[in-house]
Amino acid sequence: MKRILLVLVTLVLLAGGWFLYARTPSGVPVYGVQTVATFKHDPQAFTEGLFFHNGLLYEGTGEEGSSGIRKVRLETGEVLQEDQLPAPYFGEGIVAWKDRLYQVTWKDQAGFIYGLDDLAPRGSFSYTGEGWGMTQNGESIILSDGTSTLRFLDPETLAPKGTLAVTANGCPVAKLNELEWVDGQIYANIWQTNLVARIDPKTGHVHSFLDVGALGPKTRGIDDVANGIAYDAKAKRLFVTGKRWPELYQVRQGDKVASQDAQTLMSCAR
Ligand SMILES: [Ca+2]
Repeated sequence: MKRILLVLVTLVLLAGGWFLYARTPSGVPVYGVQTVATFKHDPQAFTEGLFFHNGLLYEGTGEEGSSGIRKVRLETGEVLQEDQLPAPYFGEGIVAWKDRLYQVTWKDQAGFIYGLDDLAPRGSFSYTGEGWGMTQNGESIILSDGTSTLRFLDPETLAPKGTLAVTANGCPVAKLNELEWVDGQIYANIWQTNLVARIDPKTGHVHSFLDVGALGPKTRGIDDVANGIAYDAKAKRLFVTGKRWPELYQVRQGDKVASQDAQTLMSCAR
């Protein structure tokens, strides 16, 4: 009888422990970054979109009157080809799909299509709400719009297919900005922070953050935030930069760090 009682008590304690463990916010780890290589970046470029394709960087820039898309040689920062987006459009995220490049705009609800090879205009599309960042996973275009919800679009028609609510420690992660699909995860800059959220595309849960606060110019304008993630999937190189940053960095995950931004976010205070 004593033995049965002992087993029962042990089971109750174990269950209670698991219940507490499951309910206690354990937080989401934050990692710093180590710089692997540093490249030149146009300090005039207000980076809103960035991806790496066939050995070249593609960058979308924002602000009315200086928005556009450009093809850049990574090694030198040289702009090889570009196309301007006339005012009043404010360029935002860009993404490649087959032989095309798509670009969204901030509040204009207008998207533009270009040839990936010549950056020549090929058409336009529309969507509701705002346009922030874009990437793709081989099946869908993924679009951020300043909220904590990512949209999935049909890559051929750009019609909405579904959404993904993004949370960290149970808290909505708003202001998701520039996006990148990296080995089956979604990376997202969080606007006005140094954080890059690493998101499970099935659950929307942020499983870890990168803190890129060690990168970029020490003195900078209030809008010159970290924004721009590109991934060279073949060589597994991760690149990050920011708005009007004179440098672009190849980085890898560093040690765990403390982040006030992440703490604020994970207490649902942001
Ligand atoms: Ca990107």
